[in-house]
Amino acid sequence: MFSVAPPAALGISIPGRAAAAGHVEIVATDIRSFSSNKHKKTDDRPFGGGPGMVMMCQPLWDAVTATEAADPRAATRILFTPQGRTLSQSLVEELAAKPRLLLIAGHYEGIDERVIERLAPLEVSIGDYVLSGGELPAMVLIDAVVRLLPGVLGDLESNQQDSFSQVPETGQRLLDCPHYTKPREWEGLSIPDILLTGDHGKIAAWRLEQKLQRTRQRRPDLLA
Ligand code: 4G0
Repeated sequence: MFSVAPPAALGISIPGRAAAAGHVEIVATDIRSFSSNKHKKTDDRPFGGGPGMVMMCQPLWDAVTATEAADPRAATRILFTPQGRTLSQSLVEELAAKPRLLLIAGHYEGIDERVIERLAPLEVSIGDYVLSGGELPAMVLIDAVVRLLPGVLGDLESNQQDSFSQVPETGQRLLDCPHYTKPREWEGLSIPDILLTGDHGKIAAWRLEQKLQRTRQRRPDLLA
């Protein structure tokens, strides 16, 4: 047995509810339990010298192959690294359609390149910054994927109108529009009159215009 408790953060909120309802199963494997070393060592000093440690090939290879063998469905292997393809909503959508994902969270400055070559994972980055390990990126991906699985979000929290979801009118990925709720007036601040007209066509057009305007102002790269 090599599975360990998944991070507690995945047991609450939307991912926790999704797991409890059977929409997703999350299994965590402890790479250390595959160490052939009596001190459960999984890393060693880099050839050529320099600071930091490098994750060894064998424990990672054995952990991945044993985890895969425990389930007949083909797994899409994903390694989190600052050198990877930047995660986007369209990549999240692609991954949410896969039957099974196997996420590899390296905990070291590096992983021996030979095992990366042999595992041939999809290398993914959650943004241009460095963390102490790949666990938080893995949790980010899990959250982003799980909320897209059928049945996970109810009608009241639908993902159709999220930032970065494809706008039906144009097919573009835009930022979201502003939202308002009660009270109608707060601290002398009112809300756009259009939202009180009950004219759903005009409201949809206003929201699309807001999305376009915001995207132009804040993220022109999304329109380019
Ligand atoms: C350096 C991902 C650091 C190399 C992982 C892993 C940030 C991200 C780490 C690796 C991370 C990100 C080669 C597996 C771990 N930090 N931006 N730290 N490799 O997604």
